Amino acid sequence: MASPQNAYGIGVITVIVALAAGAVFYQEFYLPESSARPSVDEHILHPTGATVIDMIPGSANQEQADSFVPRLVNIQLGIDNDVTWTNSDDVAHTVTPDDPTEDSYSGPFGSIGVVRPGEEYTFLFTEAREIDYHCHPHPWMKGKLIITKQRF
Ligand SMILES: [Cu+2]
Repeated sequence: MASPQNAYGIGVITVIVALAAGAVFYQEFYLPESSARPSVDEHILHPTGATVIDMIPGSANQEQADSFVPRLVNIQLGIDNDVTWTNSDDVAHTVTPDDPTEDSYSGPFGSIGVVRPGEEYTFLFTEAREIDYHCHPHPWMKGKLIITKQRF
């Protein structure tokens, strides 16, 4: 027979187990659910093509007309919305939006720190929008993206 003390002990253990189970549920199920990314069409997550924008040699030179090439890019979601900037220059550059821009799937747009010579920066756009961007150390380096939904 369980004594009153034992019954009390079992009650305490039951509460502890319940709290632990609640904590596990919160961490394993509730948190990922509440911070989940939006569901995005498979064609947009895995576009058939890609877009490459090169920071050409001499981009840091203010006298040079071109830097991000091509400067204006039309992008269609599901086609070529996976965008990579390559740095072919011998100077580090950044990809920095003129106004802070966040994609609800991919997060904030813009290189974190610099893109060194020979390195690249890639961003998957999942939403239609227009983005003007520049290079932070060389603000005369400018580019523009026009991202639209695929037209069938
Ligand atoms: Cu630059």
